[in-house]
Amino acid sequence: MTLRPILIHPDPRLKAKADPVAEFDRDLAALADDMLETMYDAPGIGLAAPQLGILKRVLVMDCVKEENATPEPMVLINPTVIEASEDLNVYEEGCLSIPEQYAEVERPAVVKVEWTDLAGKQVQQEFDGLWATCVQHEIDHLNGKLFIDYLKPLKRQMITRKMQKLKRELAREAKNGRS
Ligand code: K1U
Ligand code: ZN
Repeated sequence: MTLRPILIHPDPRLKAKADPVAEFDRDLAALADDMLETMYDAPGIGLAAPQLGILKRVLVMDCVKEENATPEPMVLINPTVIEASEDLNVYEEGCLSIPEQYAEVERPAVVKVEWTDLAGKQVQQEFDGLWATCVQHEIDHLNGKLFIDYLKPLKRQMITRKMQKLKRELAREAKNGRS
């Protein structure tokens, strides 16, 4: 398993639509392992392959937040929302590609999602609560959409400028040999 660097917004790879996965092989399983390790290390509750610069329709998530609870890692390949409730839910979202920025986003409270698992089997499951918010946030990543795209342009612009500044600082630190 390998920890992989997470792209920071703005980056064209975070705005691109990812391609469907066609081959369910060992490379795909290794990618899923790396994604879970990277997500837990961040730490985060979800991660989509485009956040690692890989334009494939793969996401991982584990929304169990309690410290001593049993982890529930999930790997979803080629996921699609097949039903969404009219009932909406507001959650203050964050994003590992937009560090330390949070904003309220309104989404369907319950969604039914269909995907393929690592063995190539079709699966359907209903999600609610934080799991529903997270799976929609991650599927958005596969379509090149970020949670800030739901915000008013001025707020989105403010966050984007902060991220540009952060990336400049990180690049300067890397050049000067600091971690
Ligand atoms: O996709 C991502 O960037 C990961 C993101 C997922 C997400 C968070 C909140 C609402 C919807 C989707 C994160 O995991 S941000 C970090 C985070 O939420 C968290 C980190 C540690 C403990 C608990 C939560
Ligand atoms: Zn995100």
